[in-house]
This record gives sequence, C-alpha cells and structure tokens, in this order.
Amino acid sequence: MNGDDFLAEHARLTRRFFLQAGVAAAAIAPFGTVAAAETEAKGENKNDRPAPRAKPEKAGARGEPYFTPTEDFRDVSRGKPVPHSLPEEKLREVGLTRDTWRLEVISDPDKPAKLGKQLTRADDTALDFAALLKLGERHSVRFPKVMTCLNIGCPLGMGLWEGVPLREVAWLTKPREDLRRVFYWGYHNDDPKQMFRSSLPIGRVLEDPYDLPPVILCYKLNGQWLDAERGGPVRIVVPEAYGFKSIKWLTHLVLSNIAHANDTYGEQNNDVDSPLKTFAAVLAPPADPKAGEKIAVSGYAQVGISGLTKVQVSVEPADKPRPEGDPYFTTAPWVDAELLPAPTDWGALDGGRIPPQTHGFDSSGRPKHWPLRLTNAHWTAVLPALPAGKYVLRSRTIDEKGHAQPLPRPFRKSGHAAIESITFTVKA
Ligand SMILES: Nc1nc2c(c(=O)[nH]1)N[C@H]1C(S)=C(S)[C@@H](COP(=O)(O)O)O[C@H]1N2
Ligand SMILES: [Mo]
Repeated sequence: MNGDDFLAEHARLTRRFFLQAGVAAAAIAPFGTVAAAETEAKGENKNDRPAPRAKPEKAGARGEPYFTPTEDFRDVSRGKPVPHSLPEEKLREVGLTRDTWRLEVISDPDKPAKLGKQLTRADDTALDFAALLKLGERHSVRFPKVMTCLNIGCPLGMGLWEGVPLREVAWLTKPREDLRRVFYWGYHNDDPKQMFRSSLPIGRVLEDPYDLPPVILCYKLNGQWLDAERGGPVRIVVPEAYGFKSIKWLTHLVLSNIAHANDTYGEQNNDVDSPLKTFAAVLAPPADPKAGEKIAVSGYAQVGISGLTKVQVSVEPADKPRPEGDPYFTTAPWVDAELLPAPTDWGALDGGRIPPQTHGFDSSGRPKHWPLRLTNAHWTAVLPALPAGKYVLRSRTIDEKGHAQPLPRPFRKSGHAAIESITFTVKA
C-alpha cells in the first residue's frame, strides 16, 4: 500500500474507531516503549510495574476510542492486597464504597495549621459521599487528562475526570493561618508501611494557575462512578501532575504548616515537583516496507504543560554513525508530521459526546483549540521511498516554547521524554 492509501485508510479507521463507542482496545502502548517501560518502572515499588502487554495487532489502525474505557486503563496500584481486590464486605468495612466512605480533614499534629474546625470520624464530622455530592451540585468540574506514571514511558489511560475542587473541602475547616501545604493519603490496609502519601502547596489548591483546571476530589471517570480499581469511591486528581499526585481510595487530608513536599514518591529518587512533559511516540511503525514505496507511520503525542506545536519524524540508516555530542538527535533529518484533528466522537463517553461545561470545550462540546494540554494528540507521517536496508525511525515533539524533545526537562526522574528509536528494514 502506498503512503497516500495509508493516510486514507488511517483517516477512515480513525473515524470508524471514534464512532464505535466502547470498542475494547489496549491502553496506549506504543511498540517501542513497552519493553523500556518494564525496565524504567523498576525504580518503583514492584507493584508499580505494568503487566506485560501484547503488541497491538495492527498499530495505527487500532480501534482505540479517544477516552480509554475504564477496563482498559493500566493499573499500577500498590498495596498487599491492592485495595480494589478486597471483597465487597471488606470494602464496606473500611469505607471504600460510596455509602460507607468518610474523609477526615485535620490539622497536622506536628506542624499545625490554625483551623476553625476539623472533620473527624471520632466526633462524627468526617465528610461523607452525600456531603461531597452536595458540594458537587454547586462546584463540580470536569476536565480531560491523560494519566501517566512518572516512571513508565507511555500513558496509562485518557480520562474525563469529574469531582469537587479540593479547596471547597479545605474551606470547610475554616482555616485562619499557618497553612502552607496539604498532604493526603488513601486506604492502605491499615499498615503504616504501605502508606502512599502525596502533597501540594496550598497555593495550587486555592488558585488555578494559567488556564489549568482545579485539583479535585474525583468521583466520576468518563461519566461513570469512579470504580475501585481507579481509586473509587474518591481519589485526588491533579490535572498537570504525573500519576503519583493523584492518590486513590482517599481517606485523609492534612492541612499543614510544613514548607516542603513530603511525598512518598520523593523517597524513591523521583522529582516530585515535575509537571507533565510533552513527548511523541510511534504507534504504527513501518509495516513491511518495500524499496521504492512510500512509508506510512503514525503515533501519538502526550501534550504536557508546555503544549505542542508539532511532531517531527526522522529516518537514518541504522549503520550510519551518529555525530558525537548530540544526545538529543538535533542533527537528525527531521521533517514535520501531520497532527490529526480533534475527534468528533469521543468514544467511551455517553453518546460519544463531551458533556456541557467541560474544561477546554465550548458549549457544543468542541475543543476550544487543539491539541489540548494534558491530553493525547495523534499524528501521522508519510516518509519518502527508501532503498533496501536497515533504518532507524525517531519521532519528537516541539512544544509551544519551541523546545525540541527531550528539552527543556530531559532528566528521567522527572518523567519520560527520551526520544524513541525504532529500527526497521526496507526489503528489496
Ligand atoms: N493510594 C494510592 N494511590 C495511588 C497509587 C498507589 O499505589 N496507592 N499509585 C499512584 C501512581 S504511582 C500512579 S502512576 C497512579 C496511577 O493511577 P491509575 O492506577 O488510576 O492508572 O495512581 C497513583 N495513586
Ligand atoms: Mo506511578
């Protein structure tokens, strides 16, 4: 098939899969990064490693709806046992069902914030699910966000997350002063060694910088109640952050006067102040290319905090030595790929439509611009015909500030941005 045919087919298949709400598909797992993800994740608790996945059968033509169906999210939860594997009876006992959930909101005993009151189980003032939904009637927000683990190369899933801004719950305690940070954790089998805690500066909770959505106590994903595997009944979702800030099975919020991050993830050498990066990866590597025929490739880009201007691809002979001192492949023969437009059918959502008042979308459910920050975009490219031989294909993003991937933040422990190299053979 030549490149033009591929483009046509890609467009047709893309259209088709967006029309088929709920098509079962793997969460985005680009060819070249599955193996890498396994190694990269080793820095984490071993439960944070994804299960090995089969390669997508026909990459690029994969019937993946834009929003990942809940059952296709990849799960990297910690816990022995993982809380969502507990039997229903136990879930009820520990408050992990909607009718038994309670949230304690307290002042930090070590570094107290001055609060008018605390919400505790002991005096029966802890917040319950009904009270949270009541706050939601006035304050609920929803926004699209890709959930990505800082230590895994590819996203775990694209979701439309819905809930109540964390600040609305913080305000219930009538804080007066000495409040600089919020930290929070979820159910962890009542075992202090299993606690997985994250934290935010209070400023981020009270005010949303630039055009970011608020940090939320999330109870819905893609229009459905948040299920136990995704952290239900209630989890935190931090729009611009990697997954570790979005604590699942939320049970405790602590308002504190500490001046620094105290995230469990920081103890594992991670950069806990790093917002999502922009990067590209290939989903459909060249399929059995023949000498003299154009070559089609396609993939996706994660649009980080700095946005996305374009995706580029490069192809070089595999045996050609790369110049020294060019770790970021700036001298590769980069050419622009084509960004696919926003989908018109959004898959996993009810009726395939974006509900009204969704952050980043207008009242008719169309994105205000494309691609949206903190979500995935898809791209395709047609490479010129090549002589028979072995080649290396790379893709990279250019963000809205003009930085080529992996800049401006190339270090691994602040999130994946390394440029992927995929070898392929052109047959005579
Ligand atoms: N309570 C709790 N919350 C947690 C975790 C955890 O192990 N326990 N893992 C975190 C990490 S490291 C990631 S990447 C995300 C993954 O979210 P997901 O399982 O919904 O994909 O959840 C975060 N929230
Ligand atoms: Mo993670």
